[in-house]
Amino acid sequence: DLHPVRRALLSVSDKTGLIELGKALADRGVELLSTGGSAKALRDAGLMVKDVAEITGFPEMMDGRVKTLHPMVHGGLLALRDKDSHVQAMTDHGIGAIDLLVVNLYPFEETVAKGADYDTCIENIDIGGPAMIRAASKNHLFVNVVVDVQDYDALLAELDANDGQTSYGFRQKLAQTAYARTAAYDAAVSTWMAGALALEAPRRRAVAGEVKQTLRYGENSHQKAVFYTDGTNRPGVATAVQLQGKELSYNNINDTDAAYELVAEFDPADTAAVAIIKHANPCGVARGATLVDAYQKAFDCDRTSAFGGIVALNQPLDADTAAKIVEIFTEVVIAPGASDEAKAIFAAKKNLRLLLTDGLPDPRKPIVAYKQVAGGMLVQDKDVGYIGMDDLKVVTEKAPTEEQMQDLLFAWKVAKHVKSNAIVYVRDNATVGVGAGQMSRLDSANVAASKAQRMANELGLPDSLAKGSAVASDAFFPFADGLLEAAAAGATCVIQPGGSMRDDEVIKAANDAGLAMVFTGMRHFRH
Ligand code: 93A
Repeated sequence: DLHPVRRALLSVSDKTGLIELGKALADRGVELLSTGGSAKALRDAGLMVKDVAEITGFPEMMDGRVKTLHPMVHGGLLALRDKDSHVQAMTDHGIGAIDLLVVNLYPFEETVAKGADYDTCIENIDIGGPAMIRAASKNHLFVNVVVDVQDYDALLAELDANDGQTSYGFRQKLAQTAYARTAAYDAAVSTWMAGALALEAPRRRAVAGEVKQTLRYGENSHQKAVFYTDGTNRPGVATAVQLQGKELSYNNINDTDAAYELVAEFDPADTAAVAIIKHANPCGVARGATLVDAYQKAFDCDRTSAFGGIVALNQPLDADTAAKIVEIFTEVVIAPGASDEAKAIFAAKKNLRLLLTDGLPDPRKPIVAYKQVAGGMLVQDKDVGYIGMDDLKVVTEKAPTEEQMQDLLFAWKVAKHVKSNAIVYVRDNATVGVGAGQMSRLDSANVAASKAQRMANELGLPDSLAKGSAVASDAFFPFADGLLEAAAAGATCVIQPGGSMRDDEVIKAANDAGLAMVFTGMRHFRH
């Protein structure tokens, strides 16, 4: 079952090791055939090589789409050397046998991963390469096929061990590897195209990653949408396991992500924390001695908005918290695990989705964030900025007490996850008023204050929840008015970046109002 290798066809996109292989083959008396770029590389290295175009009598054409797709090539690969009619056909048509095929394919996967546009991805679907690989593999009784640079050495070793020949077992193994490669290649094309199809935009930008879910629709029912994983396998909504409940929607996924990213800011080893999200903004965030305590405090910030919300926990869901959560309608709960008891409690609520992950998202992990704009794309580092106690500068006559300092840092962490303009009131490790997405900082301060007042009314309390609170502003107060609004609502201390032209005015207003204020020197815009 040993067969000599006399003639080889080399056609590779990845030219690593090509010259060395070509030399080694030539040294062993093997005749070399090759395609355009590969032939040029071999020739430049001083090797004798014949162009496939010379054998087919056709030039490479149509941007290289047709170069090896020809009977002179495929006949040479597919002919059974021990069958008279095949040998006769070779003789009749002047087809020379090809004993060795070395091919690696157009880099389709890499092209998709780079985020290339649709047409570029299409152009990188190799047709002639897989056709030859499949032909040579089918005919492994006689033909050797190498599809991986890693296998060059093994091929040469086999030739040397067998006096320029290869064994059937060796060729069969090569064929199996080769079919695995073409199967994986076509699977990659199909997966990529599924994503493009689902979006019903045949010439849309290709997205890197695997399609996780074709969504029923996007943000609205007339928008198509797809959910991709990015291949990093990082803990988060894209890698979470869903235990129960119906399929997640686009908005569910977006909100769940916002909730989990926020609650992950709190180290589970330090404290239990809960975030409740609506429309990607927190309607309640709290820390507690226990998870259920944190949930109750987060819920009490804005009970109205929490209805139908998304709940994220920084510790595994326990039975107490599960029992509390099911008291109202909640869309999604995400946590780094859950006890059996907690799962049993949720099981009774068929529509409630429970998502579990192996850990929390890493809020400090530097990744790239994209935003599409008309005719282009904005790319930036994700906001992984972190402010600790040592980064703060006290700018008022009064310095915050230790307790106030805790609440200020808590408010700051939350404000980072609130759409700008963000104003967040916090008391005793829980938000008591969140103002999000207003076009003026004063309005955000107002919205947050009125929520704190409304919730106090609902709970039958004499004072606004914001009384004695710490307030965070995601960017500086350009004027004193926003700060005074916060003071009027009951805030007694302030955390903000500072850096306004009118800082002096704002600091003076804070002093006059008896507030303690710290500057972070860092802004957390989020739009
Ligand atoms: O465009 S193709 O699908 N049409 C072909 O006939 C063909 N034959 C070989 N691509 C084809 N190839 C591929 O070209 C090979 O699989 C290899 O990846 C590449 C090598 O081209 P060159 O030697 O010109 O760099």
